[in-house]
Amino acid sequence: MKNVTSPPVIPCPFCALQCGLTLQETASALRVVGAPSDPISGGHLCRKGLSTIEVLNHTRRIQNPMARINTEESLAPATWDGALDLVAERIKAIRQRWGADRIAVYGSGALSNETAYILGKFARLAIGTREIDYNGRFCMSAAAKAYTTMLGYDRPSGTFEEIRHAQVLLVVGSNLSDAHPMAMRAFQQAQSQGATLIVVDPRQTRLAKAADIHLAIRPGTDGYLAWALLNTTIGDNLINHDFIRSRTNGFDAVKLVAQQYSPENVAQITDIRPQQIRTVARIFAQSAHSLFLHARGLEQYHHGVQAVSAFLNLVLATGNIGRPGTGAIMLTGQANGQGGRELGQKSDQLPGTRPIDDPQHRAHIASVWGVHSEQIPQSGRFTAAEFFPAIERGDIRALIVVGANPLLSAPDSAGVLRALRKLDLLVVLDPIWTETAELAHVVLPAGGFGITEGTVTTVEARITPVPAAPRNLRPSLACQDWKIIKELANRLGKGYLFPYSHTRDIFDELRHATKGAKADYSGLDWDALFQGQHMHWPAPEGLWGGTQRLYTDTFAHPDGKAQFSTMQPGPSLESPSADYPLRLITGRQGPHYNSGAQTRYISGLSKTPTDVLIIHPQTAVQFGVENGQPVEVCNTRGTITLTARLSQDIRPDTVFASMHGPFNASVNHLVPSEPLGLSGMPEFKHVPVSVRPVVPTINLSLEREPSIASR
Ligand SMILES: Nc1nc2c(c(=O)[nH]1)N[C@H]1C(S)=C(S)[C@@H](COP(=O)(O)OP(=O)(O)OC[C@H]3O[C@@H](n4cnc5c(=O)[nH]c(N)nc54)[C@H](O)[C@@H]3O)O[C@H]1N2
Ligand SMILES: Nc1nc2c(c(=O)[nH]1)N[C@H]1C(S)=C(S)[C@@H](COP(=O)(O)OP(=O)(O)OC[C@H]3O[C@@H](n4cnc5c(=O)[nH]c(N)nc54)[C@H](O)[C@@H]3O)O[C@H]1N2
Ligand code: SF4
Ligand SMILES: [Mo]
Repeated sequence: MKNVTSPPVIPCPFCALQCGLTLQETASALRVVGAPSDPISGGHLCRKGLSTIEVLNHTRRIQNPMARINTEESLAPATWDGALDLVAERIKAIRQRWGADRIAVYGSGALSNETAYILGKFARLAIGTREIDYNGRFCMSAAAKAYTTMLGYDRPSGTFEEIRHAQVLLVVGSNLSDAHPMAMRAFQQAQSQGATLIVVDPRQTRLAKAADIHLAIRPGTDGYLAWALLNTTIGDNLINHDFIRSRTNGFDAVKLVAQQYSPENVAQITDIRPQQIRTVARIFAQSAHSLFLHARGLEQYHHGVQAVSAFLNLVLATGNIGRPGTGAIMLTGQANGQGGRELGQKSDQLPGTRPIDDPQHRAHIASVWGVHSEQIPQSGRFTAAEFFPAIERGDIRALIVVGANPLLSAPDSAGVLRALRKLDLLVVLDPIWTETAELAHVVLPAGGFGITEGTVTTVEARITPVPAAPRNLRPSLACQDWKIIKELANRLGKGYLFPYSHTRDIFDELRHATKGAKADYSGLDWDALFQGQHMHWPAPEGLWGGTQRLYTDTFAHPDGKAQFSTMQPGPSLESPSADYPLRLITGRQGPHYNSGAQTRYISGLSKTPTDVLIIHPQTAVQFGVENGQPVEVCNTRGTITLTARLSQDIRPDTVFASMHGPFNASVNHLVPSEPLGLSGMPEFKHVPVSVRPVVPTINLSLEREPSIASR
């Protein structure tokens, strides 16, 4: 009898919800079907999820290892051995001449846990460099810093169960209707049970339209709003005295600071009426089941850490954490944005979110890796955005990019281009051609949807199995990242430190490496995960299934208490001026994904243009712009041309463009790369610009092209 097995449930390759799906072959076609067992999506998929077959057969899939000796030559197909030998020889030569720290590794939240882990180990032990950081620096770093400092763990305080149980949902700077579409189900459920939804966003997103209260805040001023909410809460004596006394430190200092931020004092800055601020403060503080959620609209600011911290103060002061329907949820973005930041890709962390400068943590990792502590390099000098100026200065001479497209997604595109062109060695591991890969010396077809096998950690800190696609559906030539990294380690003479023959071996090692750390994966079980068991970290040995809700009776600090923060908000780096009067916000569109490298070439998604500028009709009149007209958007750093789309759904002083456009239309031509915020975050969401219509040029030249008749 034929053995009938059900197709494996594979997580969607796009956002951090990681909705489960199966690839089903019928006689005539291959179909993508949502997995009904999925706890968030319940078997539904958004447009991107439904397009995953095209990710599998992507038109821009890298078919072969490609290499060139110098960038004047074209990239040419190479054998795996030839390409890997070239990379290893170059690394050795650069290391010998300039030192290992001149070689940097640029990782990603798109990678599996196992790849993220092995990449950090490879950088630090096989290359011997201290310079590794990753694209999540642009994503989760501000939230990570605030949460770790105040609460202890770099993860949301609970799962989406909290959304379903909440009575008040305060959502700040998240366009989750486009960025985490399947999360809308949990919100709809909460609202149908009577929850009040409050959305803070300069734009009227679909989520904002569904809200009971929408605060169309002036961009970059949420920190002020948060302090004013706290000011009202204290003034009305709606704080939770017992909670503050027994579970927190530092409230007295915070109370003093909050006095400065009356609703009247911040009304001008935030453009929100004092009465509205009071109303929201009272709704949030009077419910014992209030939940705070946020995404990059709060965080991708120069004062992003401060802004998140100010809202966490409000959560703590009202005691809204550690119980069902309460807490703080950072909406992680990338597929493995959560695991990617825990397992050693950050310049200052070792696996488990261990601080790299802590001798005890270094000793533990050294024992797992079988080396002496001194062999583990110290903290990197540069975070992701700082790599590019460092390359221009000659402080970095080689860059290995794994799962990212910084030419489009890092700030100051012109600077990034100059830097990438200056490198002695640029290596890119990616399943598809990116704009960054086109500049590389060596391109290796790696990992990605269908190829990668291992685990990822979702927006809920839920560790999720990633099976490879059935063999007949796998793209042929790509190779799993860890195998490529292992091969490179062999060639660098460090193969003995990478003795893996299966992804599971890496998983088991990372369990030991994280044992006793905050992001503790030691109690996880590969077989149980692949059999569908849900497991969340922290998962110390013996705690089957791990921890869903944190902080039920203790915070992750030595004394078990949460720490209030007196960090205060501040202005954006650049203020609108007569020359650049509009505030440009950059972010997401539903059908596209991040640098757009994948989605601009997927037929069902590419129909939605990426080069659009959303502008209020009133502003359009003021600037002489018509709907559908090409417009130049410029500041001192550059000019890009987009197509105007008039919409009432945005503040008149603000315009919006997505980050998904191709190089020439990339908004990052306009975004400054420095100074960076406290966490290394660029200010992606506040760029003063001017907008002018492109006037069609008329050729007035008298010399005409010879017409056929005159020949
Ligand atoms: N479709 C799609 N989904 C994605 C992605 C994608 O590229 N496309 N990328 C994934 C990734 S990596 C990430 S990080 C997430 C990002 O998910 P989100 O952070 O939700 O998406 P963004 O569009 O970056 O910004 C969210 C909202 O912040 C608002 N905003 C801007 N400035 C401010 C402000 O000063 N205050 C407030 N309160 N709001 C502000 C914007 O108007 C926008 O609606 O999405 C993930 N999911
Ligand atoms: N202006 C502006 N810029 C921004 C932002 C913004 O809001 N505005 N947001 C920032 C944020 S939040 C983020 S997260 C970054 C994201 O920016 P990027 O880092 O450029 O992200 P992607 O375009 O998702 O690129 C991920 C790449 O990884 C590849 N990949 C997928 N899976 C694998 C795998 O298993 N192995 C390997 N080797 N490769 C794989 C994909 O094919 C893709 O090419 O952009 C940041 N840049
Ligand atoms: S919501 Fe996110 S994970 Fe789910 S199908 Fe859409 S892109 Fe994929
Ligand atoms: Mo992100």
